[in-house]
Amino acid sequence: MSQSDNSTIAKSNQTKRWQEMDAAHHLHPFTTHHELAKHGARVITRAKGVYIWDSEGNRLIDGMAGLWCVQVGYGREELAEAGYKALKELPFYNSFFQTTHPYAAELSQKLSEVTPKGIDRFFFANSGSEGNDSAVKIIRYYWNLKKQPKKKIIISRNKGYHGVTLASASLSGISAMHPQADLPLPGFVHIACPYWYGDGGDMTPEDFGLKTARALEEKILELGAENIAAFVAEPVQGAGGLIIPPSTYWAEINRICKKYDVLLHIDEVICGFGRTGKWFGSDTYGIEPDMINMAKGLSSGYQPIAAVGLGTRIGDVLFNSDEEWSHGFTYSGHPVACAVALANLEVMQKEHLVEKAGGATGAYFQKKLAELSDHPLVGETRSVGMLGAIELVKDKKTRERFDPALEVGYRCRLHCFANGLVMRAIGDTMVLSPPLVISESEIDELFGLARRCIDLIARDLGKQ
Ligand code: PXG
Repeated sequence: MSQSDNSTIAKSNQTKRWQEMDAAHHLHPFTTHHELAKHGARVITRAKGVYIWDSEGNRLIDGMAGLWCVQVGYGREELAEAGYKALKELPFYNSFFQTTHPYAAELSQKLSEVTPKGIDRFFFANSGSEGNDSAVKIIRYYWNLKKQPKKKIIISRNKGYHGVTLASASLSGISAMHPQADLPLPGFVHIACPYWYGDGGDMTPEDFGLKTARALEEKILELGAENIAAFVAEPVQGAGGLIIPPSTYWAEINRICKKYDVLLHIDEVICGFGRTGKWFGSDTYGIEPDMINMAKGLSSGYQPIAAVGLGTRIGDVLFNSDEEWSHGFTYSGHPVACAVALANLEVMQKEHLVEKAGGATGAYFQKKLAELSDHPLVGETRSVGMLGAIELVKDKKTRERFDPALEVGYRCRLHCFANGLVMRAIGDTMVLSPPLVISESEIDELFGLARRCIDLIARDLGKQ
């Protein structure tokens, strides 16, 4: 997650002032700060539709929907109006001490309609990380209430990304995230993920899917089912490299969780709200979650809001407990965030954005992505709904990677920035997750730029 080199863009005095303030006082997420200070951050000043503009007036097509979240595109009046109205009517009230407000009540009701079957009670948080942290506490509490306090170990996967708070980072399986904070915490265990292109070797995707699903069963048997509380996973792994599971994977995971009485917590922070072509990744893959976490697309990123959705199995136990549940944030179910999320879901329904991602627009996006497979640098393209990945490799036949010191993905991303496209690099895997409102002509523009930038990196490497 390194920063881009903006040293080449011409800079106005205003841009320089912002960059200086920023370099002096702002700690950025996932950033090497002294490197960033050398050339200054790119300053994004406005956005509309699928485009963002920087302070130098450069326009970029946002192939990442912000950070996988702006489903309805930027600059939507409906969401701004809903936020403004709530700010005037009820800028804040909490949901502690037996109070609520119309926004939280209506949003919970709406979520019970669109979330996977059986998920019908919602706890609100302000970020995906807080949602997963809350989920870990709910999992522990559930087993305590069920008088099975030994069931505490949580299994998640390598390359999983679940956030950065202590528990969420412990769930995450991106190894660079652990040593700085002495993580994972005790009781968090990781298994292999179904990254067929990277790790599948000669196996068919289907066999590899079964093998990696059965890694869960092996771990449960190794540690004892009586000690395992839950399995936590994203339907499609996002920040770990857009890992799309083989078709055999999720049915096997459903089976294993049921067999060993292990709760299944599905992290829908990226996959939720149409991203995989249905409302939730669980719907796309037939996953049967006991609970889910959602954020990002819930408000299209317009307001910070997350929700943990509980199925009846967990919900009933929490609901019927006689003691007070000691958990909640000042801003749980913040009225402005709930109002904006509601307006966002209304736009998504009115404009059939989920159906578009699962239908014609998604199909067009996938077709244009697949056309890049003929490029000498592209080892594989893969996609589902409006998520796409491009593997840049040294050798297409053997899947041999470039030397990481060459920073091929990072340099490709710099070409993208310089040419008007935001495309994410995860190692040498280029990733796309555009706003769901993107049109076919904008998809053409996006892939025209993507090909140009892959050509540029190929030229740099002397491969063309
Ligand atoms: N779960 C998943 C699946 C996520 O993708 C989180 C939880 C944490 O959400 P918050 O709101 O606490 O950030 C995420 C977040 C990237 C990138 O560069 C991805 C995320 C966040 C920041 C950067 O791919 N995903």
